[in-house]
This record gives sequence, C-alpha cells and structure tokens, in this order.
Amino acid sequence: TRGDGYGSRGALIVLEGLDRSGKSSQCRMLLSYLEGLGHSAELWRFPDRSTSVGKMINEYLSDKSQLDDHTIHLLFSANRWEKRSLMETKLKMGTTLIIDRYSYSGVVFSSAKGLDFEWCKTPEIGLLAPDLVVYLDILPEKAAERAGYGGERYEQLEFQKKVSQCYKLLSDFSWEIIDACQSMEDVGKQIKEIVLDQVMACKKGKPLS
Ligand code: T5A
Ligand code: NA
Repeated sequence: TRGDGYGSRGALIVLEGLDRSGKSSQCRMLLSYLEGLGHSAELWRFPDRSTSVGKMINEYLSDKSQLDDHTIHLLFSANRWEKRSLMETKLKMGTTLIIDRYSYSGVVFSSAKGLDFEWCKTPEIGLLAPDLVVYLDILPEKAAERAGYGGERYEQLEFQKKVSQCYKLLSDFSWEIIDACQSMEDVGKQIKEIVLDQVMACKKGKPLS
C-alpha cells in the first residue's frame, strides 16, 4: 500500500548512543507512539543477532569467540548489508523504520579500538542514509551506573570514553542531540516531536538517499 497514493514512503529513523544510553527503551516508546497515531512502523536493531552473521557477532560480543578487529568490523557491516534490500522495500511500502544503532556504531566502535577512521567508513558506502539520527547523549560514567552494565565485550568505562570521543568526531549538524540523563518520559517527549516531523516530511515525498 502507498499511504496517500502519491508515492509516500516511511522514514528511516536511527537512534545512536553509548551502551546503556537508553536507545532500546526509547525505540520501543517511539514505536508505540507512531502506531498509536496510525502510522505503519517497525522497530529494527543492529546487530541483528538472528541471522547467521548476527550469530557470529553475538558470540564475539559475549566473549565466546575471538576475531580480528577488521574481521568483526566487516561482519557488523555485512549484517547491515544483508538487511538493505528489505529495508528499502519496507520504506517504499510506507513503513517507518526505527533503527536501534546503524552504520555510525559500526564506525565509532571500531575506530575507538584504533582502526583507521576512513577505512571504517568504506564498507558502509551504499547503505541507505537515515532521514534522522537521534543521539542519546550521556557521560560514560553515568551510563555505567545503569542496570546490566558490563555484561558484554565493549561495556567498559575506559573504552566507552573513547567511543564517546569518536561519536563527537563523526556527528554533524544534522544530528539531534538529546540529553539522555533526563527522565525516560522527558527524553521520549523530545524525540517524538522531531521524529513525527520527519515521518510527515517523508509522507509528503522527501526523497530517499
Ligand atoms: N556495535 C554495534 C559495534 O561495535 N558495531 C556495530 O556496527 C554495531 C551495530 C551491542 C554492541 O555492539 C556494538 C555496540 C554495542 O557495544 P547493542 O545490542 O545495541 O549493541 O547493546 P547496547 O547499546 O549496550 O544496548 P543496551 O540495551 O545495553 O543499551 P540501550 O539500548 O542504550 O539502553 P536501554 O534502553 O536498554 O536501557 C539500559 C538501562 O537503563 C535504563 C533502562 O531501564 C535499562 O535498565 N534507562 C534509564 N534509566 C534512567 N533514566 C533514563 N532516561 C533511562 N533510559 C533507560
Ligand atoms: Na549491551
């Protein structure tokens, strides 16, 4: 179905941030908000641990396997590539996709390990560009106080400090930076307004790139 019949499409919305910044919680709230307004929407996340590539990533993140830094970087990217055509189909059908992490996570986590910044970007070229990137901004020390921290490979304070610096290098004026230390409800309120603007702009024919 094509919504209003004029080629209206869904919006590609990406949430980024440090581990435990609140992305998953906000993505869920956003999904029910958009659905409540009658928009077609889905929640996706990367890594998508359900695919065969995703299973390798999951083993790596849970310290059950060791991989060369370049190898795991390319697997994270491959995990996005295997969903690319479905992503395009859904958007063109009019479904808004809310994505918990995307290429930006791929670049910042690997460059925080010391891999070349430009090299890290290369395998992402050709993936769909988001209509909006929302960055949940939190100090690494604050994120570390939240429940469940420390369970996976990258959840270490010193490393997350480097990740935070890499996000600052990568971000640009188009990102919406939200203070993630506010209550979940206040963070949610700010995100909803900005996202709804994008959803409406895409319905009116904003091109996909
Ligand atoms: N990675 C990922 C790469 O290296 N390369 C890549 O290409 C990609 C895609 C897994 C790891 O993989 C790396 C990055 C990651 O290290 P993940 O599965 O997305 O990525 O893991 P996390 O980001 O760690 O996901 P989390 O679920 O742990 O964190 P979220 O989603 O940011 O936070 P959330 O919503 O689960 O909340 C965490 C806790 O904080 C509370 C929640 O209740 C929960 O307990 N909370 C708040 N508390 C107070 N105030 C608020 N405003 C709160 N919001 C949430
Ligand atoms: Na995690």
